[in-house]
Amino acid sequence: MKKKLEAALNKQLNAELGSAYLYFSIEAYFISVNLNGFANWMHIQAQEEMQHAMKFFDFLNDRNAAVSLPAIPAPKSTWKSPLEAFQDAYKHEQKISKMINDLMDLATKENDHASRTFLQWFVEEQVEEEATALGIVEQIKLAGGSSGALFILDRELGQRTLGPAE
Ligand code: OFO
Repeated sequence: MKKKLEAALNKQLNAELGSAYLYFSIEAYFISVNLNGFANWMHIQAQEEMQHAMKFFDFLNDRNAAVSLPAIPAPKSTWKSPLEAFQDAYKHEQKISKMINDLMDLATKENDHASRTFLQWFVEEQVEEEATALGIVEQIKLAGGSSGALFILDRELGQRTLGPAE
């Protein structure tokens, strides 16, 4: 594998771990404001991000590429409201989508078909990641500060479970 692509895949491995860090941090915020269903949703999200990170880790190893594990940047730790927290999650996923698209561009430029095939899963996953986060942003907006509506949403988000790693 070309060194430039190897470095970019390692950067994405770090970014996926960073995503897990961010979602654990948002989970802690939700626990602190007694929104345990929202917290559960973030906990599952963080675990999914760990699965994404492992995909990059395994792929690099399978391709006999070097794995590098630099520090994971500390995430933000305070939010003013559930809406702000989910808006941040949505913005974060938009940023990750751009990184995945750039990685795909690089794999294409380097003519690395195995990387392109590997990255295709993430291209599709990011469509879902953005849609899900934006959907919850919209639901929180609809709740419009009504504690009853927020309570119902909290119950719904509390039902999310971790699916098997794909
Ligand atoms: Fe790994 O999809 Fe979110 O960040």
